[in-house]
Order: sequence, then structure tokens, then C-alpha cells
Amino acid sequence: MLRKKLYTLVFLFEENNVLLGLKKRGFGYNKWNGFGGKIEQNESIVEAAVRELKEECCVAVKHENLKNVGRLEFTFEGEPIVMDVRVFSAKVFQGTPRETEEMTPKWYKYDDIPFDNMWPDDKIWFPYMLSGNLFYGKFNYRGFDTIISYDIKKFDSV
Ligand code: 6U4
Ligand code: NA
Ligand code: NA
Repeated sequence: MLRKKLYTLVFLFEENNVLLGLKKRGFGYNKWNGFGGKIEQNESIVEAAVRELKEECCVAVKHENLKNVGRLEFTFEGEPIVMDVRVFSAKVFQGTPRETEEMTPKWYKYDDIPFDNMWPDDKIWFPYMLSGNLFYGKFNYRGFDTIISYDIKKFDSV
């Protein structure tokens, strides 16, 4: 039996720039990514997304300004776990992104997104997000660097 663990991942957008954070510790260390993390007990997915964004780059966002953009499922060869990552975007938010103990934030133009310094799956699903298509991606990894197989599709609602 595969056990599912829920995670959030939030991207802020402003004038054709996307905000990424360089992870300073833990899972995904030294990779650029959106902001997010595990969902805690007694917390909804959206509440977790809001909390992690605040904790990791000091930006506040209202629930209604978080838009579902996709869903990612990661499995790792030999491990009985599915990382079920709910991806959100926001164009309206409060505050200026600031560095925290977890992340160094930076705005990137779409043409300059540092895919070589991100999770290998990101270059596969970012085009869906950037073109406004809801996506559902499934990636099976060997270790943390190699995608053995994947499947990605557009879908109409989450
Ligand atoms: P703690 O234990 O508090 O440091 P927490 O912040 O709760 O951890 P974290 O940072 O481990 O959780 O969560 C992992 C983050 O990385 C989530 O936002 C999901 C994201 N993520 C994990 N695998 C990914 C992958 N292959 N591609 C991707 N994002 C991924 O784009
Ligand atoms: Na995190
Ligand atoms: Na966190």
C-alpha cells in the first residue's frame, strides 16, 4: 500500500516574473522552487499554503487569492510513499518577499528560470503553469536526480 503525504507549493507572479526561493536547508536543499511544505494536523490544504508562504518568505496571501494550478505526485523507487503536492499561484499578495532561515527569494523572468538548479520535473510541468493550463503530473524517481517514468496531462478542474 502506498501512503499519501500532502504538501503545498505556492508561486507568486508579478509582471511576467515568478518568485522562486533557494532552499537553504532540508528536502530540496540548494534547489530553486516555490514555497510550501507539509500539511499539519487540523489544517486545510489552503491554510497550509498560506502558512508556509508566510514562514518561508514573509508574504501574506488571502485564501481567495490562491488559485489551484495543478497537482504533482512523486513516488520514489522502493519507497511506500506518494508525495501529493498541491500547486497554487497568486498574483495578489501582501508584503515584499524577504529572506528567511529556510529560503532566499528572487524574482525570475520566465526566460531565465534556472531549471538546471531545480527539481528535474520542474522543466516538464512549468510550461503548463506558465501558459495557464491546469496540470496533473506523476513522476517516479530513482533517488532524487533521476526520473524513471512520468505522465502529465491537462485537466479541467481539481
Ligand atoms: P520542514 O520539515 O518544516 O523543513 P516543510 O517546510 O513542512 O518541512 P518541505 O520543505 O520538506 O516541508 O516540503 C517540500 C516542498 O518541496 C514542498 O513545497 C513540495 C516541494 N517538492 C517536493 N518534491 C518536489 C519536486 N520533485 N518538485 C517540485 N517540488 C517539490 O517542484
Ligand atoms: Na518547506
Ligand atoms: Na516549512
